[in-house]
Amino acid sequence: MVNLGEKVVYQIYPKSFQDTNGDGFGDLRGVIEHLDYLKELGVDYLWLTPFFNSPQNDNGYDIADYESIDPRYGTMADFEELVEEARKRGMYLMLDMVLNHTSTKHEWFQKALKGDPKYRNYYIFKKGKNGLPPTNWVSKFGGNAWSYLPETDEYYLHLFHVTQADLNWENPEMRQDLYKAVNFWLDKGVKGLRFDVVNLVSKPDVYEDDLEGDGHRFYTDGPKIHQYLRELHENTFGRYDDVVTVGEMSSTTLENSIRYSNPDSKELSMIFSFHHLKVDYPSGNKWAVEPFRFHDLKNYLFTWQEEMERGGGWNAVFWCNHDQPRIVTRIGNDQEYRKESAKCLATAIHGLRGTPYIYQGEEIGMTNAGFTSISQYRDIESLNYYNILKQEGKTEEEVMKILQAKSRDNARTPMQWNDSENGGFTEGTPWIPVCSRYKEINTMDRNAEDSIFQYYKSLVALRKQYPVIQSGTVIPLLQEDAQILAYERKLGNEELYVFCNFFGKETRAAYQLPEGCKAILSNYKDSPNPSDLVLRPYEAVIFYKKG
Ligand SMILES: [Ca+2]
Repeated sequence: MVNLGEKVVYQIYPKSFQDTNGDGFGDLRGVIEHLDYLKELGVDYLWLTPFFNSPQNDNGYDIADYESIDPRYGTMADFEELVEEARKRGMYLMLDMVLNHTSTKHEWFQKALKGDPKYRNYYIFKKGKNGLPPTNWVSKFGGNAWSYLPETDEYYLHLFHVTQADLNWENPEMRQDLYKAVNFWLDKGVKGLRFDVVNLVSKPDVYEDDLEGDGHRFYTDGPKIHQYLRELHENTFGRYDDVVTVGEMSSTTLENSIRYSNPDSKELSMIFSFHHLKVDYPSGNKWAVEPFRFHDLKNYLFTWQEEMERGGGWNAVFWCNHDQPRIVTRIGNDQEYRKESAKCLATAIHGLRGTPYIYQGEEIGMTNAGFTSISQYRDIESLNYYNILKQEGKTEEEVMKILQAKSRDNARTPMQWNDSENGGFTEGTPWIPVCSRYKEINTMDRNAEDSIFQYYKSLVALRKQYPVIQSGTVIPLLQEDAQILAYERKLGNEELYVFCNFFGKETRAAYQLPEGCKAILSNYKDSPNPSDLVLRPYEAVIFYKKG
């Protein structure tokens, strides 16, 4: 069994990581080029977002063939070389499996459209009622979740884009074909799997209108979800003792998350939940700008920390991914305290119980894109909301301000390797503009003693060194404090204390540390005094005591 508590995952968005052939798109050879950089950071798994054959209507999450590579990213030989070169450096690939739906260009869906009875049963086709779709469910990308096919006078279900048809998990033959696809990659030496929106695959027995909402309560953590995950486990990665899995859980509950990730259930190694990142959505609305709610953030983080521990579950812990704006801009201060706040946020996450995830560029404090024109945006969701917000009567300036804070493209600008044109990402024209701050923020200063990169490297190394970080119990501290996020970790005679000032104003922690604590990491040159904990702007410190 893998000791999940000592592992760290690094997420790569290959399209924006490194282009090696000048076409402006990142590729697998670009990942190979930077394996030494990743090794230097000390991470264990490299999660790559999908690079499979795809029409790219949803950035590769619309897969047309599970067992092939989109030529834009390279070849199977490139992939095999990547696995091997990573392995030589003690790192393993984590692939992104999208098993809730396929692209409508997938051979299975194309055969279904032609009336092949076998493949019709791979998807969810239903008759409409009274000239309306089968149910009133809303697609996650807007509009009704069913699309009409005049040829057969039927609808097919797509919880996401119209070109992403939901698979029928009720069909055991279909499930076997998905297992085959998963095993195809495991056979190639892949040691990690990330399952996209996997808690949505079990649909209800009866399809009915949702009179209270958008329908998601009928298929989120659906009726047979645990059975399906156990079966997936048994037929694929469960046959290995060294494969790590993580499920992306949309709007899930604690109770289900414990079951998904408790080893006794034989489902997944860990889960992503997102409640702690919705703390800057006023009344649940992503498309409005408001400061984050610090107490909500602490409550969500620590409720999940404590309850998952109590139930024997395991969290993926993270701030950033390809769908989230950059955390140093979002919650930190990307101007005068960029370094301090990036390190402070990193400390808060990397001391927690769980497996930390670092998203490309986070380790150098990359900021939001700062785009000033709609022509710079690429993300379909951002472009849709640009129109929606304009229709609501907002001015161009107001809409741009919202996109600057909220767009997923903030995470998708090219990796900033150096201060040459396009940050060293490509010699061609990048598919999306590079952030204008690339001359100031890039990997070239990573060996400087006070670099954000060195700080992340230290956090990863501490996790490997200290069992209390890997598996200690979590005790939240100073829950009511208006500026400080703090917690204790405890394992046997080891104690670890983490203090993070989340704001740009000095404050004193009303906490008496036990005698004998020594600082093992801090983000200022000199650590605070353990007997009088005055924390400077965005100051973070970890104390340790043994015996
Ligand atoms: Ca390329």
